[in-house]
Amino acid sequence: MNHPHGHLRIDGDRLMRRLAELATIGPIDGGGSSRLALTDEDREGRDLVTTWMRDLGLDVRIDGIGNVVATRPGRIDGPAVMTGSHIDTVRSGGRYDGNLGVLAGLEVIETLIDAGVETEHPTAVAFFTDEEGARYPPDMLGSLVYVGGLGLEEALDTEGIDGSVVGDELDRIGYRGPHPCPGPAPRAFVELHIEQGSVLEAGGHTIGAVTGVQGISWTEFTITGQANHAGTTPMDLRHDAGWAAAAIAVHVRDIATRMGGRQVATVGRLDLQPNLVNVVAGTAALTVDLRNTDEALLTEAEADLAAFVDGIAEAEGIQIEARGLARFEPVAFNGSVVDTVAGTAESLGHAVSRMPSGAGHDAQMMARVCPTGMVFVPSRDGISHNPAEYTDPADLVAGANVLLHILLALDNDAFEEGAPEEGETI
Ligand code: HGY
Ligand code: MN
Ligand code: MN
Repeated sequence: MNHPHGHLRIDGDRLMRRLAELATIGPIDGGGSSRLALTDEDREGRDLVTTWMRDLGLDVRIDGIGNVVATRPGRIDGPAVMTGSHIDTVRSGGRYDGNLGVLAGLEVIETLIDAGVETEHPTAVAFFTDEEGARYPPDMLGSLVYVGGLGLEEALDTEGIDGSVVGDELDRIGYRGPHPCPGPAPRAFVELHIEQGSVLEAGGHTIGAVTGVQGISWTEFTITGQANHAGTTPMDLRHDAGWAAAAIAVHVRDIATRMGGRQVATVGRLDLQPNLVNVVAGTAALTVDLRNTDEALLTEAEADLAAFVDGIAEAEGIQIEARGLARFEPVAFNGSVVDTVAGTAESLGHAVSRMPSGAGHDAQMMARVCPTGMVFVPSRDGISHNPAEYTDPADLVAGANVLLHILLALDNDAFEEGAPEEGETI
């Protein structure tokens, strides 16, 4: 590294200790974590991480949606070079998704403090509320509010899959903060995250220089048919919500199979009522998650699904109501930040692959307000959203060291401002 602090390295043991300690909150079999947004487990995780932030003397600010930003001053005031991610998890979460980005950011700042390195600009590490969107859709809810993409009041009124409301739960866990939303735009934002796929591992690369994030479309379908006797109801007289839900799930897979390329499609939630062996389901609810790096193809997949659903409703004599839960277009990250990620990783001796992200991340929201990029490290067997999620400690430490030197580079270098070129593909 050809800059004055090129020799600096993070304390890998300290990072691994913190990851392990955070993983003891909301533990599930297999070594993973279950900390759905705004639950007691999320509060416990927030308490632990904010304690670590305050112990470092950072200025910890909590905003109206519960986002937490911890800042270390620089020589000059003004927008911070920011990193961060999330510490909420899905119900079947691993211990690295999101947590790595927050704890590596904390580790980078502690390394700078230990080394007495004063940065030009403030440095900050954040965790954003409800990145997963699994309890309260959409995903990246907190960072979307942080960048002004969703009004605070609308976000606070969001109802969860369990009937709870964001504002009430934020009050209950004591994390509705006083600081305003939208939050201050950083000088730049870089997020370290596990890849959650198998591209890096398959290619033998340690670091991913992420070029952008694919588009996301979440829809909840509520199906109303007629509960009836499984034995006495002739097939041509049924209004079977269960059959319709299953047909939609099969069609969702067909869409991805037919379109190929980067199109992915998932039915993650499926609920039949009354959910009994001898009753034709009267009602059903299911969710569909469609994603593609190409906006036009994602729109095509949505239209295909909508037409199929209309046809099923007509044929079975049922009502099907669609509710959009999330819709984000593909995002291309700032080219010079992506170059800084790749160049920094290469100068630290790592094999680097430029690649899009299949998963959604807070960085895709921060890209709306400042030059933004992401660093990936490999996921073993590409597994994530599963307690078996694993990344080799050497790769975790490598990612954190790359993050350290990227933040130092962004603190010093000028880089092109603003969002990527219009229509830039990821
Ligand atoms: O859904 C996602 O891609 C992310 O895990 N929130
Ligand atoms: Mn994540
Ligand atoms: Mn996730």
